[in-house]
Amino acid sequence: MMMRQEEGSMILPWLLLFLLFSSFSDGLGLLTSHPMLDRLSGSSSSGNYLTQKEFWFNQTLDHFSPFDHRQFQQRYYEFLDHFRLPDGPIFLKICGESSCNGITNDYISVLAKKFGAAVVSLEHRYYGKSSPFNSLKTENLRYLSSKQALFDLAVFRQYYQESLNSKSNRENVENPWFVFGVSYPGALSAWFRLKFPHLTCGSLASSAVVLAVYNYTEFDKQIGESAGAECKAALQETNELVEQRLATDAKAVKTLFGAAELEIDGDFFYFLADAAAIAFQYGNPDKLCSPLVEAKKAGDDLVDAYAKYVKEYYLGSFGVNVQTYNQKHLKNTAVSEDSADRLWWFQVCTEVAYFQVAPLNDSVRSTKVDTRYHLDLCKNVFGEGIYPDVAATNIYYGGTKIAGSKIVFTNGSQDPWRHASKQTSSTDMPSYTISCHNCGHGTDLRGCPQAPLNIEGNAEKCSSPDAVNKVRQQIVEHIDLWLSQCQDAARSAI
Ligand SMILES: *[C@@H]1O[C@H](CO)[C@@H](O)[C@H](O)[C@H]1NC(C)=O
Ligand SMILES: *[C@@H]1O[C@H](CO)[C@@H](O)[C@H](O)[C@H]1NC(C)=O
Ligand SMILES: *[C@@H]1O[C@H](CO)[C@@H](O)[C@H](O)[C@H]1NC(C)=O
Ligand SMILES: CC(=O)N[C@H]1CO[C@H](CO)[C@@H](O)[C@@H]1O
Repeated sequence: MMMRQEEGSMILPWLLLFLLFSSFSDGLGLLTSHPMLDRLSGSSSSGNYLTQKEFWFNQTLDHFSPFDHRQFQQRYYEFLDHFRLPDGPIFLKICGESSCNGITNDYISVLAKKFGAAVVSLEHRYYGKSSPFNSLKTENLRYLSSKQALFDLAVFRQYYQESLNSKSNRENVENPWFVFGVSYPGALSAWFRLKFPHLTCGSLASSAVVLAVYNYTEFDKQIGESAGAECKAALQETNELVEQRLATDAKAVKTLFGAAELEIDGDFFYFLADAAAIAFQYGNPDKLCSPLVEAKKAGDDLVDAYAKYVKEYYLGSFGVNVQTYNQKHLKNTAVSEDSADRLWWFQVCTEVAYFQVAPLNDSVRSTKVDTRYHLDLCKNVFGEGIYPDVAATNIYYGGTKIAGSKIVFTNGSQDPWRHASKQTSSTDMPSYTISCHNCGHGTDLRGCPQAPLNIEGNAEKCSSPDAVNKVRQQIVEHIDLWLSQCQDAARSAI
């Protein structure tokens, strides 16, 4: 039975979704409050995608219930230009906490060419056009979890393998599969290999946030480190000034930042903190630090300088919408292109937390962004009793002690998310940090800066392209080795 809840009323406002697409919002990933950004790949100009042709298949709504057999339609993409038919590898690129509008043309296309691989990509349940429900009220979000999403990937993987076999008139043949993901999808990529080792030869877990963290103070600390002493001091001074002005004329200072709609002060401070974080997370540190440090030296108004950066860069070219931070917006249960904000907060408020609270000492962000702020948000947006059980998540997956194998972990040196990633390297789970001035989130697949998109993940604009290329070489060697081990195993099984 196919249905979207509420007596099968399953029509989604597709047209509306299309109209709401902002030109900057295509691509992998999410918001900074989220591990990632939605606005990574620039406009939907065709070169940015390997394909945007949609396919659909019927997915089980609840993989863990023996009674509930409802299904929903899940969107996916396939790119076969480089595929060495019929036995080539299949790269499953995992989509995450945003609308998945196609397969972006990042470094994976270079890898696909090199290995003669097909690339397929499945939209994450609930996001984009893969919403099982036409209302996102809290009750309906009960099937939104990483565990269900992993099961989706497994079922999709089987479905796709079988349909490929039937197209090629063969049975029980297994192509070698490899999974890829950046950020939350990076964690899913590692967890997929952990939970379904028989379904993939290996995994690339780029900037993978595999450790659920309750008070994620390391995030802010990394911002301070990535900024360097001068810029960090300027950011801290700016924050103090904003706090002072907020006490006397809140309306004026919020308006100065184009954020008058943020009535809750915590929302406003969270927005200001994210605006700074984004510069380091996505490889554009100088866009933020140069004007601030200059303003400081010239004795100019730091708040004005920061407001200019926020409006021109964060809201302007980067394309963030202020309402993303507005709890009133987060409470909106309508399915739209902007639902990702509410959906990701639900995952944050139930599974992974990553509460980006200010550290007790020396914080860059306002101390008003504390644990209480996050818990209040969860309660206000989703209702009583919604808070993250981080311990349960880490028991389930193992956190940084993940007992997987054949997973490559990569981190960017400037990325505030790297402290939620795998800390140590082993033969079976090698890990690499790419170090350079603008190496942030997902540098291995995206190059520099990490937003907007660099076609084929071009790394020329990284302050050290060499650092990126060395890690890419390692990635290629691991993929090569693990794919061949998979093929050997397949041959000996025959
Ligand atoms: C999905 O389910 C619907 C309704 O049961 C059915 O009509 C459709 O053929 C199915 N699609 C696929 C690809 O199996
Ligand atoms: C998180 O921080 C809050 C406030 O400092 C503290 O009360 C709480 O115990 C911390 N929780 C964890 C799990 O560290
Ligand atoms: C607080 O941070 C400052 C600046 O980084 C440092 O010098 C000081 O030792 C820290 N104090 C504590 C108690 O950690
Ligand atoms: C894979 C890897 O090298 N991870 C690094 C991620 O960030 C942590 C915290 O800085 C490092 O300790 C890890 O080495």
